[in-house]
Amino acid sequence: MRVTKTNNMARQLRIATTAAAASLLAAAAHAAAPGITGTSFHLDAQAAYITQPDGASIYSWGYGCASPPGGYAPTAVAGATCPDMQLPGPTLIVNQGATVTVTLTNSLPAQAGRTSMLFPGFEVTASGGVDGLLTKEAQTAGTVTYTFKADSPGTHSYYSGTQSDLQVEMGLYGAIIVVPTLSGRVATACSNSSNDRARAHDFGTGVEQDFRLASAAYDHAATCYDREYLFQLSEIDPKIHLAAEAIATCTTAGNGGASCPANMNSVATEQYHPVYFLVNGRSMPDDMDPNYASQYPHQPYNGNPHMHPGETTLLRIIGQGRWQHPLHEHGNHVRLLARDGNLLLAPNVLEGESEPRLAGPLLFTTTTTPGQAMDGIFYWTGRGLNWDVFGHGYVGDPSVCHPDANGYYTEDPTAQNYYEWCGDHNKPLEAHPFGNVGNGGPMTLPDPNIVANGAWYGGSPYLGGEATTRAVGTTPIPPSGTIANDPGGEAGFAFMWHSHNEREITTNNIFPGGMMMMMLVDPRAYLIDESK
Ligand SMILES: [Cu+2]
Repeated sequence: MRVTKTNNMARQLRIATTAAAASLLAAAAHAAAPGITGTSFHLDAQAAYITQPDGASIYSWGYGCASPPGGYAPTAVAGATCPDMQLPGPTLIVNQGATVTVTLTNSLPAQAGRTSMLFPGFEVTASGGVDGLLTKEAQTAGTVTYTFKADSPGTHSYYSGTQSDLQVEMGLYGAIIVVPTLSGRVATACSNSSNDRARAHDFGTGVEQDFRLASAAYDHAATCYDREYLFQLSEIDPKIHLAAEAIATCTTAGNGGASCPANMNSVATEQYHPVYFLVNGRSMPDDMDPNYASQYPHQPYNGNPHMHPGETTLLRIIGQGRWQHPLHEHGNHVRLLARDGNLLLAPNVLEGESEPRLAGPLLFTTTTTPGQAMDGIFYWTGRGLNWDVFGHGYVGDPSVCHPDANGYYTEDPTAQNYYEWCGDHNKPLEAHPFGNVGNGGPMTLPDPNIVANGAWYGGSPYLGGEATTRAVGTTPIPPSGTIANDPGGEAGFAFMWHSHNEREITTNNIFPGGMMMMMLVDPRAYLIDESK
């Protein structure tokens, strides 16, 4: 009876907080690595205003679709669009081996002069346009066509090759994902992964949709993955954008009768003082709103990773700005797979094995380098926390945690404690289900009448469908129930993924903001829907 009562209270509290906070934080928005598909892309470089969470509207340049793309991927992502200008530019999702054609039209203001696109790592043939320093360039209202073979799988960047100190800063950059051609051996190995089985029976409550572009990042059996997210890190110095805007909108009358600058050469790109730090063109908390959210018509991509325990998550990370950004993924290290589409492999094949082993380093921070792309694998299991996060002794059979060869419980993909670290099973033994050390729980929770939980603190040391009801302390108000983490629907563990240059987790010098996301580990009881 007590449980029912507190549940009702929790629901009332939740309604109150949700109504107040709905416009600030969207609880149901998840990520994915969305983009446009095909072999022939018609892009337009043009100006538009992007927005930042401090209310700033920033004059920027970006790539958009000059005509509708061949398609969108992953197809399950809702509301996909390709606006006439977006920042970052459309993510081009192509198949390995395809001949890709990108036709670029220069619709930038005339004072911006020429523009172009570089596709580093690919052998590009350019036609049309005029000769530039690095490639053929499109003159104002003109076009240029780039053709290359997508022979290198993985994550790549593209960006302007013309006056790039200004044009890249203004937003002319984007990503290419080359979906690998998989050998039968790798495809079989990846489709039989335990997590594929888990997805098909997610906690026995339903079938989770597959949001992957492929089942492996590369044609290597150790690169299978379960989810993927693309993060493009960049920064904005508004002084540069204001100077460019002043020239683009200049009129002789407004300029006191003096003639307006004919080009952007007077825009100073040094000293460089960025104050906006972006993940996929948005700052925290905007990056947690859905992909293609209507309030960001020129910033369609979000950054809001979710995963279940034990899932291998492919991180595609690109440094798109001028600075390095030490992206720190809390919860575990990242195993680097590849840089710029080059899989990092051991030099030799070990005896009895069919392919060289992966040789990428384990990284505490995945520090971006301007223009460089990397692929890495992240997973979270709760190993080493020293308590039983699943609280498996409370529901189900307390005796079941048979470790596999790696020490995890992977016997039954439909079990709620799937991928539990068996070394912590039933630790500590709980005499009572309350999160209270005196009662045998792993920690004493703060009294919710005295301490307000933060937006990202669920208040429960447990991960699971009953995390809320189990974490009730001595005060009969459930400590769980945050505005961003509805315990009735989710009850995950939140980990901050952010730049470790701490100034970069501000928006115009106000914390929190900037280059920050909250990664949520969701219990198996909760189906992750990346379609929003
Ligand atoms: Cu950190």
